[in-house]
Amino acid sequence: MAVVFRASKHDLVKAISVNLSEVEKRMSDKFVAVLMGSDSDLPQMQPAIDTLAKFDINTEVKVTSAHRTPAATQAYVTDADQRGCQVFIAAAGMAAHLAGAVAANTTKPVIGVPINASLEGLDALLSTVQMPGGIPVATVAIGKAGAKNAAYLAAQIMSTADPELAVRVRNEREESAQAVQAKDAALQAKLAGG
Ligand code: RP5
Repeated sequence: MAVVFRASKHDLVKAISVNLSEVEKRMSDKFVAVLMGSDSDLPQMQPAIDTLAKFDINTEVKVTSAHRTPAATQAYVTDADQRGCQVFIAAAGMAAHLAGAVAANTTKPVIGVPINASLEGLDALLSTVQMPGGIPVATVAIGKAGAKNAAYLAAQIMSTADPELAVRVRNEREESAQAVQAKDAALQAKLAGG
């Protein structure tokens, strides 16, 4: 039996505007998820959180483990993906499977940060970087340097669809270059004086 829905023009306009404002809300709800396997990873991950804040990027930070809370990890990734997460940053040490487990549950970009929890982080680096074909994890350096670059990379990825963020990313790169030039100028002045 065919079911026919009838709506007035007023109802249709109202429905469309509700949907549009929902779309706008979802667009402004874009965020980066920073996941870590343990709270013991936080000191090495703080530069990622700080750098995302510097770029004024909405961020969710969560402790969730590929091994200790696998179902909760999968549930969070699925939910975050649907809520507007644009990039996942996943950090773990030792047998570091968190980034891979995240990547298995989303097609959004996943950046892996190997944490130095044992073997100077080389175990986590190899675990994170050696993903099978088709399920990529963009793996950055071990520890704090990697955490910082994970945030820069997330900002650069998001900036491809966000012109205002692209300006902030370019400005920050320029400020960074100027800081290096200022350091060199200070060094040259010291060498000339000494
Ligand atoms: C990994 O095991 C975590 O990401 C952490 O780097 C490491 C040790 O975790 P804790 O024993 O400190 O909780 O899964």
